[in-house]
Amino acid sequence: MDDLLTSANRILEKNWNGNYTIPAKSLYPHQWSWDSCFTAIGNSYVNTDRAIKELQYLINAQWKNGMIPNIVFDEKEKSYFPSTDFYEIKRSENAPENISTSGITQPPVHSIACYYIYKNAKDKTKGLRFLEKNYQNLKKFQNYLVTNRDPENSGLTTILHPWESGMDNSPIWDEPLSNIVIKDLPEFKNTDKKIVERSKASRTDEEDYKKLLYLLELMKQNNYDEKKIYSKFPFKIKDVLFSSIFHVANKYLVEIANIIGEDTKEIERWIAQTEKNFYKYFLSDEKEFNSSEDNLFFDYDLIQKEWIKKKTVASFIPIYTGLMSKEDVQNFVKWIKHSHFCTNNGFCHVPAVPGADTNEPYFNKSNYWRGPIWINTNWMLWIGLLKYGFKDEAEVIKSAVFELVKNHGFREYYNPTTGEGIGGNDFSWTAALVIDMIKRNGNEI
Ligand code: 9WN
Repeated sequence: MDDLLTSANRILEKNWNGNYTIPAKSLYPHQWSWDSCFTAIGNSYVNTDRAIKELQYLINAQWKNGMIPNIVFDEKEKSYFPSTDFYEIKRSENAPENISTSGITQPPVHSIACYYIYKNAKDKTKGLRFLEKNYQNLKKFQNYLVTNRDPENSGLTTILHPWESGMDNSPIWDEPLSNIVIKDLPEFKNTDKKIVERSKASRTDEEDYKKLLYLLELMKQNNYDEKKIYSKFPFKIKDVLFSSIFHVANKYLVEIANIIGEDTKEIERWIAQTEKNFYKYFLSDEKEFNSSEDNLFFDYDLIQKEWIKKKTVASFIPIYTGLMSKEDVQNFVKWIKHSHFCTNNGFCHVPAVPGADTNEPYFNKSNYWRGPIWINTNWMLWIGLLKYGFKDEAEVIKSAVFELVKNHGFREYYNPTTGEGIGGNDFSWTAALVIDMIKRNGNEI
């Protein structure tokens, strides 16, 4: 275990650039929002100052309407596309002054990370000061999600772009993207190394990629005016993974408010709203839920007005929220273990949950979010299982993650059939979440 810890720390050290931790050298040279949160969770055990600096840098890039962007750009770095020039955020009256960011968001892991920083800090005064300084910003971000991203008042979050989900090319987006017709897309030169690599494997990628850029283009044309965008945007999805994290973030925000003596009524209302609607919105057939593994939690497409019935790891993330009954979680555990989700059928190299159901035609063992094992999703499942008292099952996932990093490196993601590491090398959130898995301190709420 000491070896793993030493290697994980070395990676966080290597990827630290003085202000934040880049996700991985060369592929991702900027600050990514949920990556930094996961990284700060790992650093909270070993380097409070660094964890604080990382999150502070990110929160300083918050937009005036509360949005925390998915990327804060390092202007010196030109290799990543789409770059800061593409986003043209100055079109928005909400963009921060003198900070280059993207114009979209990512799952709100921030309150969770801030709580860990406080909880694991040896110097509690420092932790407390950090919470006091940032509480209103955290609340403003979550309030932005409640208002701009949920005019339906459902308690669930609408994403306006696949990149906002954090799961870029998940099969969940195939249908919604196929319905988009590009009207006008200025010429661009695609320098994204990952896409170029992936298009060798699948011919559809380049077309979808254009649609991803087209969605950003539409946001720009509307000067990032969220009301205008929301009323006519061609991609609007209530997302299970995002909404699950949002719910957990609200619970952590209540904890933070209690620690610093702030009123929690408004956040309690957000929590109640999510609890009221989560099953209603995300289950296509509430009555049949749990009767078969075809009835999982599915994203809801607000444009097509239908569920997107793609079986991916995101369908299980509600285990992390704590809003499921123990009985429902028990059934999920059954499917994770016995179904095509690997842990018992011998198809997979290790019993960690892959990105998609291995029996579905869209499953692809080496393509990014279409099949490989990712450590952050397994980390959420691990915590969820611990919350519900499924200690043995949680242990199985943890051991699988340790096996992957020990034998295949701290990679961005892994081929579930062979364990082979793929994507970025020395990937920060893989290292950070392994630190949490080793040092965990009862942080689950
Ligand atoms: C687009 C940095 C990010 C992660 C995402 C992952 C990938 C970006 C990309 O890398 O997304 O935001 O260039 O593909 O999908 O989860 O935050 O690690």
